[in-house]
Parts: sequence; C-alpha cells; structure tokens
Amino acid sequence: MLTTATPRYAAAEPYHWPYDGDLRPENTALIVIDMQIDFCGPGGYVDKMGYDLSNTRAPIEPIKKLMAAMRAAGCTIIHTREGHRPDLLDLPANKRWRSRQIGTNGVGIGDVGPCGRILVRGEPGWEIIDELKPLPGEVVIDKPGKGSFYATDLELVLHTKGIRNIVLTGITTDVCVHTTMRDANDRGFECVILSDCTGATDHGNHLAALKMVTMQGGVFGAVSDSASVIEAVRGV
Ligand code: C5J
Repeated sequence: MLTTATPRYAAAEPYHWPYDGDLRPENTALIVIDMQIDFCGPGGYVDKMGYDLSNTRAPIEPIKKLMAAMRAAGCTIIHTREGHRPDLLDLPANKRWRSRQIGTNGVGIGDVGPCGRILVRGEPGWEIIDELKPLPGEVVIDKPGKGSFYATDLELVLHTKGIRNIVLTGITTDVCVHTTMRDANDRGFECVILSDCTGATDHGNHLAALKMVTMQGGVFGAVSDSASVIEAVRGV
C-alpha cells in the first residue's frame, strides 16, 4: 500500500524549511563552500589581506558537527574550492588587479604568499582545511569564480543525484555563499543558509547577507542554523 511520507521541516526564517516539508536524504545536499586555507588559515589569502581570521574560522566547528549528522543521515555532501589554473588562463585581469590593491606588497591572487601561490589549484593555501577534509567519494567542485555554478558541473551533478534541497554553509557569507545561493534559487533549488555555519570577512556583512535572504517571504530561500537542520535530519 502506498503511504504518504510525514512532512519534515527545519525551523528557519521566514518559513519552516523546506517549504513543502519534502526533506529526505535522497533529495538533500550539504554544500560546504571554500573552507580552504586561503580563506580561513594562517598565512592564507584572507589573512594576507589583513582581515580578522576569527570571522572566517567561526563556522568550522558547527560545520563539522552538521557534516557528521548529514553524512550519518545519508545526505549528499559537496565541497567547493575557489582556485585558478596554474597558468592563470581562467583568472580575469581585473580580478587579479583588484586583489593586489589590498594587503601587503601588492601580492594578490596568483602571486606567491606564505602558503604558495594564492588561490591557485594544487598550492598548499588552496587546500581544504584538515578539520573539514572531504571523505573519499564525496563530490568536490573546483570553481574559478565566486559562484559554484559558473564554469563547473555542479548543476549537472545535482540533477543526476536527484537533489532538490540545498543546505548552504562555508565562506564567505556575502560573496561565494550568497552568489551560490542566488544562482541555485534561480535554478529552482530549495535553499537554506545556516547562520552559524557561514562567516564573512566583516561581521556586519555576514548579518546583512543573512537578512537579505529573509526579505520578500524568503527571496532566495530561508535562514536557519546547524542545530535546527541536525534536528530535522536526525532519524530521516
Ligand atoms: C571570496 C569566497 N570572498 N569564497 N571568496 O573572495 O567568498
């Protein structure tokens, strides 16, 4: 006999997520964005720019707990890395120029810093931090831009795996996480961003980016936290 699954939601703002209660391991992915040494490790790009690393390191422990719970529930886990080809053919000149305007000695993306060439694939600073290393078999998306869909096969991977719900975590809230959330929302995915599993180079921008999501009934999706999602996926 066919039975209808009980709706399952995570507490979120401005609506309980997902909108229709169709939360299952088979249709739900956790995306962990750019938890790389360059963004949250000593000597990396964000550190070189002179920002307070505690802002981008704050989500490490909450993501670790959430990832364990979502792995245990059988959800898809996807990691992204921002980085460029070693020959820099995918690094626009304006992105490189702007990155050299801040920090010390005019060193920017593609140049040599304490953790190797900044945001270049294969360099030590480009690696995902040890605390959040992907497990063998988990999807890793390499992206040259801020959004995770641009010039990657992420959309194809999500469709092939039957994913409809996306839990967004990582750094930075206002740049790569937001760009990915907006792009995912436009593609019809049901998104939630987690306040304690994201961080920005500026805390005010972190809060503003979260607030933006909640406008217009949830213009890009919803905002929640790790405890609420862990509770929702427990026992699915
Ligand atoms: C930035 C990112 N902020 N991962 N990248 O340049 O958000």
